Amino acid sequence: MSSYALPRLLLERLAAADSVVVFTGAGMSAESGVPTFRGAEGIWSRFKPEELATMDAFLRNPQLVWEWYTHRRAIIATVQPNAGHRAVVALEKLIPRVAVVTQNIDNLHRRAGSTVVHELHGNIERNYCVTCGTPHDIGPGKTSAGVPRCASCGGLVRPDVVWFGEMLPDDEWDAAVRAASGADVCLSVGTSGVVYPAASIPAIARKAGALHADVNPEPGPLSETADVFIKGLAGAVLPDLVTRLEELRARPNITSPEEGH
Ligand code: BV8
Ligand code: ZN
Repeated sequence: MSSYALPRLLLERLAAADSVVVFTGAGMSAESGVPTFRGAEGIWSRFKPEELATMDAFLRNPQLVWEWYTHRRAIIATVQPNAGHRAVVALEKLIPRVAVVTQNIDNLHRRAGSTVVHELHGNIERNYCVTCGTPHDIGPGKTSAGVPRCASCGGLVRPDVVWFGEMLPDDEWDAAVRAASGADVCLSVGTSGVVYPAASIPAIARKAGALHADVNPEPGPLSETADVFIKGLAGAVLPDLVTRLEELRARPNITSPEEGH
């Protein structure tokens, strides 16, 4: 028996929804084996964000920062999307418009099959020259020991991710704000909600009239302001949500979800 309940309000709003935005963080990929940032075993526990995920850190010690991304790229290359990612894909068959807005750079939503994914903080599988901007493909799983140099100008090559103090990609941010502003329901999943401007997505959705439900095994800033808080793991809660929605779709005259069982 699951330790969380799926509130009727959320099920009914999802069942009636035309548009849903799913806002995700590192917790979404935790069950795939990708370490989170602020979890106990999290990678930040050994390094401070400003030490590694900043342009200053990269220019100060490019080898250290490159090795860190190579380490993370190697982990991501060995893992698979989990049941939570797959449930988000399944939502697309139940709700006309589903947009994923993710802080994750691990590409797992796309690998799971989500069709609309807005990557606010970039993607670890892409790289570019800091001097001339030329993209450098270092295919998944392929690593480069030293910091690769740009083939055209010899400049340093960096991962195509957003570092602290850097602006988010305009096109992805604008698309994320549009999706949030047009959503009937915003599901925030596996995020501590401390990094901005990404963490403002649920508030943007709520302001536009969406119901906000936060899914996390630990309460946090987002669960405090959410309409609904579901204390559970993404890989358990999201498949359950899909199952209940499918039941509601199959037998719409069910008045209360409990009747479903
Ligand atoms: C910017 C890519 C304009 C790189 C990342 C306003 C107020 C305060 C500070 C600021 C502000 N505005 C801007 C700032 C500064 C800064 C910021 O927000 N600092 C924070 C630390 C206070 N923001 C920026 O610098 C942004 N740029 O603002 O530009 C500008 C320019 C100049 C000067 C000023 C402004 C850029 C930020 C982007 C940084 N890049 N990632 C990389 O990955 O290497 S951020 C990175 O950390 C992630 O992408 C993510 O965003 C964040 C980590 O958070 P989460 O993903 O939520 O992960 P976390 O581990 O924290 O939490 C996991 C959660 O999952 C937990 O709650 C846990 O309980 C839960 N969980 C665990 N297991 C499960 C689970 N949940 C469900 N299921 C499970 N199984
Ligand atoms: Zn170059």
